[in-house]
Amino acid sequence: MTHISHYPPVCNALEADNGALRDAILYHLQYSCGSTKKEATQGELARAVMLAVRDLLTERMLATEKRYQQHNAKRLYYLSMEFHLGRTLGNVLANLGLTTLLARTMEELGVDLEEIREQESDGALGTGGLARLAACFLDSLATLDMPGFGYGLKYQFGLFRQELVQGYQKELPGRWDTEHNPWLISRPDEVFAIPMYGRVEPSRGRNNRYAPVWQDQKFVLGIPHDMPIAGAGGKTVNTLRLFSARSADAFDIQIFTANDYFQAIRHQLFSESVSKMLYPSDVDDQSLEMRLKQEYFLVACTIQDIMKKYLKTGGEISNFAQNTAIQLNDTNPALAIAELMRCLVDEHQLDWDNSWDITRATCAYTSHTLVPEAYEKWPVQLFEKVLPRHLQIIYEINHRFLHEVRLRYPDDENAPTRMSLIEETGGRQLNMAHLAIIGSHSVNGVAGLHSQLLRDNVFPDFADMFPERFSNKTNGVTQRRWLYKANPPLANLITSAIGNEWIIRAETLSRLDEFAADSQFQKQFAETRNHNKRSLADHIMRVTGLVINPDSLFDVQIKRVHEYKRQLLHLLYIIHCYRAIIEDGEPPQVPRTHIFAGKAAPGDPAAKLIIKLINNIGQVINRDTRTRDMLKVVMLPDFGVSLAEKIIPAADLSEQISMAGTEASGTGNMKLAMNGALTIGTRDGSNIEIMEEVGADNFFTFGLDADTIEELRTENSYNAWDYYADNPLIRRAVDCLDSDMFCQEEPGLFRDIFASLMYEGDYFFHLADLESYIDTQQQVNELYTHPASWRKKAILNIARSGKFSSDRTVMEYAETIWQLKPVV
Ligand code: GL9
Repeated sequence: MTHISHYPPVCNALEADNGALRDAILYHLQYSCGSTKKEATQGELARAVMLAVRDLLTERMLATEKRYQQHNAKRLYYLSMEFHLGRTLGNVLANLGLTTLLARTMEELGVDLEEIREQESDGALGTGGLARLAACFLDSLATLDMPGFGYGLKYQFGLFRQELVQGYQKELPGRWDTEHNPWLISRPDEVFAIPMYGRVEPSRGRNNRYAPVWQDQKFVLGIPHDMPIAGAGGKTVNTLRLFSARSADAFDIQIFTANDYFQAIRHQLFSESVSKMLYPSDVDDQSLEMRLKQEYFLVACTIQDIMKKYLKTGGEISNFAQNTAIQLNDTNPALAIAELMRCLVDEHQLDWDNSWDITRATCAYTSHTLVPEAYEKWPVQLFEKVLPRHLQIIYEINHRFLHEVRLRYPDDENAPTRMSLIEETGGRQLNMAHLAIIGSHSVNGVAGLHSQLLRDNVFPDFADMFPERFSNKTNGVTQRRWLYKANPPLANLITSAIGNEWIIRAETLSRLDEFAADSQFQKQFAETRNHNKRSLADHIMRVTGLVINPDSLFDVQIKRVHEYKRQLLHLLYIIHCYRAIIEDGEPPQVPRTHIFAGKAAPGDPAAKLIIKLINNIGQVINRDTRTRDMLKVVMLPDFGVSLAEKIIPAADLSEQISMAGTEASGTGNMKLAMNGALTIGTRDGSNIEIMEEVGADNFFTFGLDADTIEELRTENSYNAWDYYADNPLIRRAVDCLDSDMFCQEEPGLFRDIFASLMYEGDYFFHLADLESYIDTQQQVNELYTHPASWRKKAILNIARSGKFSSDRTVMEYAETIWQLKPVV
């Protein structure tokens, strides 16, 4: 890392003049909120504060744009259907070094800054890790002074808010206000018209060339809204551009004048519904069409915008790729490939081969998954209805590609079928991953194992044909949000020991190595942890009414709830401990509090039942006096960035127990290790690299590896009953699910879970790993009884987590995929 010069933040200059910030807040209170200091609600005060801070960002955003233009800089566009931003205020303050100044200003105004911060709700325009990764990348791009811009949708309804009612997940609309969000700068004048539907007519264009005309389309308008993204030091402020859909007025007027008022309104609803809501990953058939429209809407708005900006700089179309990189965050925006081709061929009249070279040189694709159902496929019929011209283009891409395949593999007659963009089995479908690979110059996975499995198992034909395209880019997280901002006591301690360079150069955390065994440092480290654990205990008390022991081991599993992440394995361990206490009179060696948080996809009944099981087990155990202070189980509702920021700094143990070969990477594992939690984990995703970095001695690993699991699966030799028969402790734990021990009021409730483990072949091999998991948990207990050894390992985890900064990840993408340079 070489190029970040402006740290500590440039805003420190403002410290001298806190009058300016106060005046700006009061100005916005009066003129933007129409209120006075005396009358203002907390909400209005928060809005005024955010607008005052936004003003600072806006100045820098304009200056940044000017700098990019002066350098005629290459730009990266990060296309993603999802961005999970969390709250913005605290992060901006931290990155700009304004936290103290604002706290002082608010004190002068007699307002509690903490309360103001709590007024902001999480920007949750995404579901899970993929969306949060996109947000971390934006933070790193700005910090590295790189011209990288996020492009997404401004959903009216982002991720749902989760309440737990009688232990069941209930979904409610999220709170992020997209209509009047103080961070967003709306630009209704920069509107884009996006065509859909209609039909394609053949016709003759220039030089008598075949030039199809797409006509009779319906149009939806896309309005951009810019969210400033400030890097550390605040010199560079990039943007995240989010599009909202609006009806095309011209059409409305036509219909209005035709005196059909209701049809006009219907048309309006039709258009605006495009950015109405974030769909869960498992879209039902009825929503498919809307989801396709959403993806196209994002892609089409983005390509128009990029083209317009590029041409404005006086660039030649033929040089487009030299100045532009597009990264496709999974296949959702893969239509960008077809849209860019359409734009070049139909609108700029470039010939096919040139257009194809430009498209491939511009686009790059990241895969984020190994779960087969997550690979997007569109029914051809539906696709043709919504995007008839794009279907033609995809046919043409496929035709030319399969010709290459036949030349390359003359003896493999099945190769064209396997590699085609069009799948013929099970109804004709477009395979979007194939489009993304064929139309990109780069394909990457998000952790070493994942990238290897992509090459070997998921896309072996493509890896053989284009070996140079495939690479790995291990994920990362921004240490600024996840350590500096989320965990001030620890951040301060680290800075006091090694200076503050780690905030922008995470690899310097390695300087902590020499403090790991230092008893004075260990003592201070323990104090930060006690402080954080007490705060979390207070929070748990406030939210759930449950009193927990802050000196117990905090064992944390926080992530989406899904069968492959195996919350069930953790629950079976808890049941095992519970029965050991009540039946064998064997108290655990150390008291533990098991803390869960996570949402289930609304259409995933299995995951929802796991949530109910967590809650019911908690209810039974927490009120059983025999477990007293030894065992508690908590589920905190409404997991998201803000809740994660509360839990992670207090975690002792990080549960990363997916079945090997299913978690592409994981990023929560990185956040927790960076904050000094020890990991208990399978050899899956980036766990493997975390273990390599921190050292096997400082990581608890267990379970089968991906190869063995693959073998068991091919041989069809996993049999849950073998494990059940061989180990009475396993039997005792699993049997509880067949009984009503945890569902006295709803008998039989968890029998489906029992059946999924025992009768239905359990795709996630829970019982195969349970014994080694229980044994490893015993090692965790052992170590916890030796605080000095535990602390040493925890500190080594922090010291060796530098690799997992998204700054490193983004630099790898920039150097090897985007050819993007810092512009200072
Ligand atoms: C995911 C993977 O499951 C994670 O292992 C990975 O860390 C992230 C980021 O690369 O991407 N892929 C994916 O589809 N999701 C991920 O979290 N799911 C959601 O975001 C809902």
